[in-house]
Amino acid sequence: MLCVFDKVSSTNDLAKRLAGTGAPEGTVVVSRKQSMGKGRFGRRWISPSGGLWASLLLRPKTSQNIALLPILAGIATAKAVEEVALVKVKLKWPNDLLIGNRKLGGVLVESCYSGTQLRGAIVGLGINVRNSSLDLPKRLKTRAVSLRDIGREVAELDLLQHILDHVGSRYELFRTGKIEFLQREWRQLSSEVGKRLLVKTSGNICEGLATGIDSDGALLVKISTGSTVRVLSSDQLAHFQ
Ligand code: BT5
Repeated sequence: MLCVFDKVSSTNDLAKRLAGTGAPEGTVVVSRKQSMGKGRFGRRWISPSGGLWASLLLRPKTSQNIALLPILAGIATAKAVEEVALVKVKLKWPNDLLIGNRKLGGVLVESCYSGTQLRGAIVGLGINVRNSSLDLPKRLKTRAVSLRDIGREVAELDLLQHILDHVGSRYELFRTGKIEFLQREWRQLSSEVGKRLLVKTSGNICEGLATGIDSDGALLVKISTGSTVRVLSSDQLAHFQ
């Protein structure tokens, strides 16, 4: 089921409401604009017309490996963008899509539970497509990028179709626990793997080489003692190169 709107507060919030009324897995909500687009940790996602602002409802049977859904969605989106816009995209852990070092888009996955029972996962995707980064707030103008900014004319719904195809093929692997494939694909698209990073966790600072992600989606960083540190999305990262 595809639900297309002109303006909503947040496609994730609407998809969550639909999930609560029994909407089937695969339901997609798309809106031309969002008035209260959401990023992670309560941050705002600026959503003018011309971008792809969409949410996909999934209903995994269990919450096993659920933390890999944003990774799966990021890979699918990167592959789709590379296909339709013929441009190289990198994934910045945990959920940014980059062209060069500018942010093309992001992923926000929200899970719905009743008690301890997983009812659904909302996969929110925000990609700057035909909007211009010059129309974003001042602080984002030089940090964001759209496909139009780099001279690629792509239709949002065409891009969405490609993303959904890539999500579909990987979701089957995810559901059957075959997560190594996702971990491998992520390593190939990652902007961190092979780079030296400074990691600041609660109460600790260390330096090491990013090697991949684990089944919880944590970034793995090998430090000089030879051991591996798991970096969580609430930790801070800095790049050396
Ligand atoms: C994300 O959060 O990157 C996840 C964004 C997910 C947005 C989609 S749109 C459809 C669906 N419905 C929603 O309500 N949300 C999802 P985070 O990593 O927290 O990044 C947020 C930060 O990105 C902001 O604080 C800004 O610095 C920056 N930002 C905001 N809008 C942007 C834009 N249009 N392009 C590039 N950067 C942006």
